[in-house]
Amino acid sequence: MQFHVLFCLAVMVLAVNANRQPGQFSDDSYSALGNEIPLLGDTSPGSVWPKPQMQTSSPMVYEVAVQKFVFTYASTSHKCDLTEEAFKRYEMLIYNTASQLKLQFRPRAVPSLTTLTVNLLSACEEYPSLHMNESYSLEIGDSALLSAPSVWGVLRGLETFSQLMWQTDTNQVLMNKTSILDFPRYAHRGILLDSSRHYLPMEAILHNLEAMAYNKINVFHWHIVDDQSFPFVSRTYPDLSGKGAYNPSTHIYTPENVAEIIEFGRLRGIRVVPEFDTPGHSQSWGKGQSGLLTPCYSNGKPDGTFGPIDPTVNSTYTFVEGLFTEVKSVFHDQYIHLGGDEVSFNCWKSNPDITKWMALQNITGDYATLESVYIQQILDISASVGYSYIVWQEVIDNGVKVKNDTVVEVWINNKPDEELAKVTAKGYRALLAAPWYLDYISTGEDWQKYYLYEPSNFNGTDAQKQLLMGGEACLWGEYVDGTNVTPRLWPRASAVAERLWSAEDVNDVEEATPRLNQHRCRMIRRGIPAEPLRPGYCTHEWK
Ligand code: CP6
Repeated sequence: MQFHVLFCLAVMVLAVNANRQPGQFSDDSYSALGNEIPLLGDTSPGSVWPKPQMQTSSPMVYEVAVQKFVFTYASTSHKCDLTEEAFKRYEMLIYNTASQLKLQFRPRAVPSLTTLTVNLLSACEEYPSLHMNESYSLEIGDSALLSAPSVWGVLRGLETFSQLMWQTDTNQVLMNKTSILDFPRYAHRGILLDSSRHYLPMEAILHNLEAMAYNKINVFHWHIVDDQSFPFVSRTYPDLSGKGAYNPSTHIYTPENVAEIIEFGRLRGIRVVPEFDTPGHSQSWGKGQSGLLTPCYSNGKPDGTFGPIDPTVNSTYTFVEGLFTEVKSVFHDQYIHLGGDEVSFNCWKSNPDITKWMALQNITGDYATLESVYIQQILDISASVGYSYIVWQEVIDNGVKVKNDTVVEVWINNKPDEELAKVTAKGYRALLAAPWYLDYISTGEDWQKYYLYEPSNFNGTDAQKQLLMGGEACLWGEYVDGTNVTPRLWPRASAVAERLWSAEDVNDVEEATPRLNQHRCRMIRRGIPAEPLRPGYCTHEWK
């Protein structure tokens, strides 16, 4: 009977594919080409993105009772608010496939799954962190069991479970007999969004946090302010957004908005790491905080323009301490990103007060040292308010002495492997962003380029390789706002998600293509407008 059912499916799949152009595909059919039995895994429906570390599956299938499917706890399991909330979300997701796919309940001659039993092996944790344990194991057989040593593993396992479902051409939802053992390759798997060049509406940010969870991305690097605007509402310095936001009543993030984003991320095991980029990239700060930026001079007079933050006056550091103390109380993560990139020295060079101060310090003409005076104090302030920190690579390139526990993010796309070798040789932990600038667009399938960049491929000892904590896909906001942020990010960032989660040898574009296409169609089904990979269709199209 089992064989008969599968054989019919295989014939249908092949029949559907018979009149399709090569190179086109749909989520449920193309993927089974050349693979008659729709096995879970590599190229078949019900495959998982990012690919689990270990998975075995068999042609044996179970019907998922989508209309009444529930999660329960094993008798010995810990129970948390996080798991309760996750159960609700995934029950709804599974239930929704029923209405979307117009399923009719027709019992069929395969056993059915009505429950996933969850066994959380340790006490609840409240907030995700760099050191959280995201591993889990999943067994789909005559019963279904998910076990994980921490609540974060339960979240990742529920996502995997939800991806194992696939629908037949006769509108039934099946899951293959499967066993999975899974854990991430890198601990930091981030996405940078920029809410300064364009304001990103709350809804856009929340939708993308959802998509991040679907891709097991665990860090939202929030480049919240920059030259163009200051949407972060500070209660200590209300003029920062009052004068620096594009619109101080509509284009802002209040402490309540920030709390909502952090909570939304927390429930999905996503850290929210804010970036307050200084001393460059801070033009908007000057609007609400006079005396903070360096006045630039032309022909011996201030010309009305401003440069980087003025590192030579005490008021700068009092202000930063006040701001970061508040930031620490609003954002929950252990880390803050302090920027430090692209500092132009021209304005500092033009300003006679800066020149005088540098002479007194015996650093005449040495603007890199001036920058490092600033950065070192910013690092000290951050540490004193209880923060660990991340900086862009220039901070190290410019020879700034930083604390041993500084994390250096490599972004300049000129031999990033050599930069990683250099940074880790100095003993710093590193993050890689350079290969994954998603704001760069071109026609074609650029996800493959992101997918094939191997982060560990730099010269260094095993100890150096251990210092690479992961990476980030960056979507800078110059040409991105709420209208296009989601389709520009997905599924391109999914390529990065798999590179950072899955094993190093998971790097076969041919194998990944139909699986990624299915993942993209799944995101569409779940309400994420992810852009297409190439000509083809999804069974359930957008809207
Ligand atoms: N904004 C800030 C940016 C960039 C950086 N910092 C950036 C520079 C060059 C490219 C892409 C982005 N827009 N604050 C550099 C980290 Cl190609």
